[in-house]
Amino acid sequence: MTIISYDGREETHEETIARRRDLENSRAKTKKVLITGVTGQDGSYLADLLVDKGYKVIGLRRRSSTNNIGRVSHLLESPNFKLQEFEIADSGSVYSVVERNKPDEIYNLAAQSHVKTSFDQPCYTTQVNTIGVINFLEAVRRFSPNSKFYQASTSEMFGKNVDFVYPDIQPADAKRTIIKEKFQNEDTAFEPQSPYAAAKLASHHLVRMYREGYGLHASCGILFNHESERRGENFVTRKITQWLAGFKNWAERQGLDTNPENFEFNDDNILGNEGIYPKLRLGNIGAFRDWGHAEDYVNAMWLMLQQRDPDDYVIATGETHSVRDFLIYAFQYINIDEKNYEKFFLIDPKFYRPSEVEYLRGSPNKAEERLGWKRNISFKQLVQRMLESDINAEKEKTKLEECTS
Ligand code: NDP
Ligand code: GDR
Repeated sequence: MTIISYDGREETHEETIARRRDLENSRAKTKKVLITGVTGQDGSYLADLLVDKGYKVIGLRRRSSTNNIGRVSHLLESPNFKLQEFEIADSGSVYSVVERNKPDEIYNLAAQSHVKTSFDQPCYTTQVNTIGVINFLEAVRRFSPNSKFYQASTSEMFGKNVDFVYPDIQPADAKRTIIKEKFQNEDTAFEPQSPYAAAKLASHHLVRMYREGYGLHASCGILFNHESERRGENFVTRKITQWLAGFKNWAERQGLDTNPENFEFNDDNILGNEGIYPKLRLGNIGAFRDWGHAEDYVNAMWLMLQQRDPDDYVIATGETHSVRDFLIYAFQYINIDEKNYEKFFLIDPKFYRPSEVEYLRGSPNKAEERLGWKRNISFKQLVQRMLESDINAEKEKTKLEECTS
């Protein structure tokens, strides 16, 4: 098919797409962005994406007495990536990075991001997750009002609340039908269940207020859970994949495969030929989550800031799985079937939360329609990628130990 282009020339459909891509890339090349939380899971994937697009990326990290840049160390060679120190809860620090850099885009991903920790540290969590956001909104308003701003909102803000896809349908098996169709989208009312979620919700409203009141290009991504090979080790998915990789490696080092018949079990431990391996300890495995891969989700963040108008979007897969489902699938991957997997873990009330979010399943319709966003990595691929990565890391560890012993 031939198309008449904007300047009257004839071009094929492929040429139009290539021209638009080149234009987008050349614009991106001149752009400067700030990413807070760059040392975290999402920050590191977003930095990969934007460096790849030709942006000049300034990754903001907090001071630490230990090395916290492992997830971005591969980017340090790039002329388009540099790190600057800051502290999000310190307004002076935030004002100065914004005023000094006057970036085209700011992605605010820094947070105290662990829900359970927020019950033990509610003030600190609010300091970082709410006051930190006000610091940025004020900095943008005062010193760089043309900067586009992205805020990392969360599905935790929905808390206990769900909507129903077909609320009017009341067939004989209504209960089952409705339960299957519970979901959350941009119109679902918020009902946070943790200091983390309450702090994030305050920020969500603040971003909207600055957008409406001061005309800032400020958007919130209401992201549902997303995981990856770079996921923090105390979130449930990574805790499971790391434990499985460690257990598999422990078994193999004594010449055993993972067949349950090779082991004995007591309350707390798994007994092998040589020594014991502590069972995996978990909290509420009945909770349902809508899990995607972080690589897909950082692309949605970028798309939000490329829109003419700022807005809020749910980013999710539309599927939900329980923690138990995750466990079953992950155990199957190392050849432990559904009849046997329960021997390998125990429920430890230490990991329960004072109040829990039981069911999350997001509707990504708005993001798909308006941003053209689509996730590429399925739930099964996510679990496999995480397991493969942790299994390889265990092998590397063993090799290193063998070399140095
Ligand atoms: P991580 O916990 O992996 O990363 C958090 C980042 O914030 C780290 O770089 C951390 O630094 C930094 N940080 C924490 N406190 C401060 C501080 N006081 N000053 C400066 N930096 C600080 O989180 P994720 O990458 O998973 O999540 C990114 C964002 O998205 C967070 O805001 C999170 O709440 C939100 N979110 C995440 C979802 C998910 O499923 N992953 C879903 C929905 C929202 P350091 O490395 O030094 O600890
Ligand atoms: P979540 O993630 O709270 O959804 O927040 P997490 O992986 O911590 O918990 C998910 C569900 O698993 C249950 N669970 C356990 N959780 C942890 N961490 N450890 C356990 O041993 C355990 N056993 C069961 C939890 O109770 C919960 O129901 C994540 C974070 O990334 C937030 O920053 C983000 O906003 C939300 O996802 C969307």
